[in-house]
Amino acid sequence: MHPLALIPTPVQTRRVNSNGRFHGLLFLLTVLLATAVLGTAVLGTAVLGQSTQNGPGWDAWKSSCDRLPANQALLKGAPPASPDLLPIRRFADFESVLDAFLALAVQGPMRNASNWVGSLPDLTAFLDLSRSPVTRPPLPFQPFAQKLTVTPGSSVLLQGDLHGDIHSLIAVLSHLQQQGWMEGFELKPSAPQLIFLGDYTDRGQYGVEVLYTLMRLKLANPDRVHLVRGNHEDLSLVSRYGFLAEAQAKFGRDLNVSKLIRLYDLLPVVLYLGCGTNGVQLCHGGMEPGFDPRPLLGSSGSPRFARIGDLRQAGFLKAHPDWLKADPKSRGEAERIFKDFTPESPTTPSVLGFMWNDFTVFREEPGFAHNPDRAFVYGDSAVGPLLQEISTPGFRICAVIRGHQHASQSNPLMRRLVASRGLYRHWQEVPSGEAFAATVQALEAKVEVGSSRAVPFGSVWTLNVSPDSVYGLGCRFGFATCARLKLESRLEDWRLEPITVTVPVLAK
Ligand SMILES: [Mn+2]
Repeated sequence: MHPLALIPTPVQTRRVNSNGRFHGLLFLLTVLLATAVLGTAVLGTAVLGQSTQNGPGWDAWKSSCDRLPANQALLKGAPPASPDLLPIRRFADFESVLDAFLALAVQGPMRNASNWVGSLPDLTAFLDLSRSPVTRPPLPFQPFAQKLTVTPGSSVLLQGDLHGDIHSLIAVLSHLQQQGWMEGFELKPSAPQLIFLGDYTDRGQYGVEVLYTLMRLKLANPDRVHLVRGNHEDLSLVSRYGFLAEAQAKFGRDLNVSKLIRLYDLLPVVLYLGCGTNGVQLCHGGMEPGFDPRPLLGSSGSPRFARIGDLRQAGFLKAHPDWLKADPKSRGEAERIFKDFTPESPTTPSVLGFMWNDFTVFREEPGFAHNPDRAFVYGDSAVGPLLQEISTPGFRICAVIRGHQHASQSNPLMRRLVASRGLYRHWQEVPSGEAFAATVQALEAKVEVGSSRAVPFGSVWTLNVSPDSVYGLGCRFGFATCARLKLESRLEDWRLEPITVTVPVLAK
C-alpha cells in the first residue's frame, strides 16, 4: 500500500484528546506488533564515530529528492512516486544515519553531568539507547531546556515547521549554498548556525526524507546545527498524523519504531540563545511559566542543559500576584487552569507549553486564554512581564521566536504570515472587523514586511510553515522562509531578516 493511502486527511493540529490517543495507540500497537520481531534487540548497536559519510553526497541526495512529486500535487490527486523513486528505499540506509545521530547525542555534551544545571535527569535512562517510550520499562519522559551563547556579531538561521516538506528544505539549503554559507551538508566556518524549531514530519509525505536530511546536517555540523522538539516530535502525534504510517509504508517490516522515536527525547523543548546580557527564547510553541529557567540562564558556560522537571504553574501565579492583575478575566482563567504537576508526556496531565502553546494576533486581546481544542494562548499583556520575571541580570530574555501556529485555511494569522514574508511579529494591530477581514494584499501595507527588522523587548515572532503542504495549498503561498537573527551586545542593534526562497516544484 502506498503511504498516501494510509495517511488520514490532514486537519488542523488539535490537542490530543483521549479518543485520539486511543486510536493512535491502536495504530501504534499494530505497528509495534509488525516490528516486534526486530523489536529492541537492534537498539544499542549504535555506530560510533561516523560523521558525514553516512550516505549519498549532497548533489546526489538533492537530485533524488528533486524527482519526487510535490505534496501539493499529491493533494490535488497526482499519482504518488513509485517506490523505485524514493530516495531511501531500505530502512538500513536510514538506520545507519539514525544510529550515528543517536550516538552523537548520547556521546556529546549531554553526557557530562557538569553540563547540567539543577537536578540531573536520570542520565542512565536518558542516555540509554536500548530504552524508548515503548520499551519495558519505558523511557521516562524527561524534557529538557538548553542554553547556548554566541558572541556579539554572530547570527543564526531559524527554520519553522517543515511537516514532511522535503522540497522546501532542499530549496532553503540550496539557497544557503548559493550564499556561500554551505558546501554540501557542511556549514562553512563563517556561516550562521542553523536552528530548526520542530514539527519535522506528519501531514506531508516526506517526513522520512526531511528527518534524514536534518540528521545528516547535524552529523556534519555537530555543534552548529540544533533541532528543537516540536509537538509533533511525540509518539502519540506521529501515530495520528501520518509519519508512522509513512515510515511503515516506505520501510515495511524493517522499520524499527522504537528506535525511530527514540530521538525525540534527545531534543531540547526550548533553546535559550544568549549574546552578552540579552537573549531570546527559541521554541516550537510558547510560554511555560511552570518552568523557572533562571538557574540555567545564570549558569556559566555553553552549552548547558536543565531538566524541565515538575511544572509549577500554580506556584508561579502565587509568587507573582501582579501578573495579569489588570486583566482579571485572564488572571481568573489562569487561576482556574494552572496547576503544579509532573509531566508524564508532552500532553499529560496537561500540555507542555514550550511544545504546544500559542499567542494571540492582536494587541488588547486577552492576556491569557485556554483553547480547549489545543493549548493555552498568551497575549501581549502577559508576555513582557513574564519575560521580565524569568530573566536574570546576566541573561535577559527579550523575545520569543517560534513556529507552530498554522492553519490550512486562510485566517488572520496565516494572512499576516504570508503578507510579512513568512516572519510575523505579533500584536502590531488592534482587533477590529477590518483587521480580521484584511487580505494579504491589504496587510502588506500595514504589517512589517521589511528585510531587516528590529527586535523590541517582549516581541513574539512566528515563522511560517513550509509551503509544499496543506498549508501552502490552502493559504495560497509558494515561498519558503527562514530567518536570520543577528545578535549584538545591545538589543537595539539586533536584527531579524526573513529570507524567502522560491520552491521550484511549486513554481512549475
Ligand atoms: Mn506544531
